[in-house]
Amino acid sequence: MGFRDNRDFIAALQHTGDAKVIKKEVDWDLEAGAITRRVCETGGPAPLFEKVRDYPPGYRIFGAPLASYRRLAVAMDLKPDSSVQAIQEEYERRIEHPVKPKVVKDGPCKENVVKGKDVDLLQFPVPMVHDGDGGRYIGTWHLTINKDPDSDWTNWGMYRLMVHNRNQMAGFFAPHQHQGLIYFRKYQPKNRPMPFAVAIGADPLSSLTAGTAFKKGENEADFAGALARQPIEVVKCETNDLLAPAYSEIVLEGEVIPGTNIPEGPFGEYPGYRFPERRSSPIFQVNAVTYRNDPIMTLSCVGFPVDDSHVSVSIGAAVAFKRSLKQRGVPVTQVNWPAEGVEHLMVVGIEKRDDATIDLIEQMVLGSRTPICVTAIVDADVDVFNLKEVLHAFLTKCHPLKGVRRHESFWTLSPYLSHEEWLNNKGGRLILDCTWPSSWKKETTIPPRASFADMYPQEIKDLVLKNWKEYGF
Ligand SMILES: Cc1cc2nc3c(=O)[nH]c(=O)nc-3n(C[C@H](O)[C@H](O)[C@H](O)COP(=O)(O)O)c2cc1C
Ligand SMILES: [Mn+2]
Repeated sequence: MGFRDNRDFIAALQHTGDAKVIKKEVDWDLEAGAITRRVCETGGPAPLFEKVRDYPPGYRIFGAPLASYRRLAVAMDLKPDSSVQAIQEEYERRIEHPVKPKVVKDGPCKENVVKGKDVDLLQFPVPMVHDGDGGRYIGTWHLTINKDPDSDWTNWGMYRLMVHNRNQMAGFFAPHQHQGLIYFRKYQPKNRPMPFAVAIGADPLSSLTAGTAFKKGENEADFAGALARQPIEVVKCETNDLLAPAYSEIVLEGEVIPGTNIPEGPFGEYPGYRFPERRSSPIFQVNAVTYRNDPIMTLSCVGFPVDDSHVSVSIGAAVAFKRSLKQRGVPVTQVNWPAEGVEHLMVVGIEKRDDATIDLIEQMVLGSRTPICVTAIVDADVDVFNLKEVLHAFLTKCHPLKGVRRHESFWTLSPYLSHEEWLNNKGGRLILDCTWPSSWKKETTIPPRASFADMYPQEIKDLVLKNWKEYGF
């Protein structure tokens, strides 16, 4: 079963050596961010900062909650050293069976209730995450809840939130994301405020599904339940009808106000850079805050790999794309969206190959709303999870002219774009065909790989393996 709250998850991570309590006082202003950043870059345990400057005892920050595959495996109740492939396969099996959330009357997130004028977002140890960020970010690992007014669709998404003042926030408001889709189509044109709830420090799998692309109309809560193999308990907000995970550490309730405009960003971003642009956002007006006693803020310090967003995408987005490929009849074996690839690289393994298969994968990549920049398609005998093998396939099987397909595309946070391309949301996508030409035959034209696995008869391999120690290795 999944963890009902983040506290049990943190305790489990401490047990496996994947979280560490930091007793020394740290500053919310850059120090907690810098430590969390270094944890991401060194693969260290997730820090739980127990004492934060300017804040009372008990007000804590938990950094890099899912910034490693080990922590993700623990969140899914798998062995911490599970392989990426094993985590992905289990994830794929579980999301086949969505589990609706359970509405409860009360929950720990209601232990404290603050409304109206008393709301002060900086009551919590909101970190200044990276130097040069546009402000203190309260939403870096959280989930934002919005409802489609015309259907039963309740969307959970993870879209960053910057504190503007005591009771207002700015969000990164991409129109193609579901929050943007609902707001720009259903609320803004009618000049209606859009209710929202933000849950900070919910159980890890609820946060994971919020940060993962599901389809328009699909309720992420049902998939969080599927992954946890138990319903997520949700409780009604104080000032609107939205339902938030009852075991969240902090819930912010409010409305997005149309016709308003405040600056948002810059922020260190998932491709591993801080881009200079300030964006604009409508005001996220906070009308109420509810929170647990001794609340734990969560902090994802997005940037140079590997961070929580890279790990989340490499499971959720990879499985989603693999499922779509299967539905369209592509003979896909595995899909890897390696965390090291900052969400820009996808490797697709296929069983058999003709040109139509490559064309179909190409079309599907171009039609997707993912930030993917490079797609490498490899034969089934290449392990997509082994980047050494992928690189070898690219460097030996991808024809520099015929195997490379380049396309104009939209929406990428890519540092190589010119200022003009950036403003006009123009980017590019590259498809690398790293498979043998379809006319080549295994028996004749395809050269065998000169490797231990492929170049020797079985009896020699068995002999060598059996005597390996005896040789003196
Ligand atoms: C740590 C983290 C931070 C993210 N920050 C943002 C963000 O600021 N804005 C955004 O549009 N997407 C962000 N994403 C990606 C979205 O959460 C993701 O695309 C998700 O699918 C959005 O939900 P939706 O598909 O329901 O729109 C982030 C993901 C993670 C894991
Ligand atoms: Mn969604």
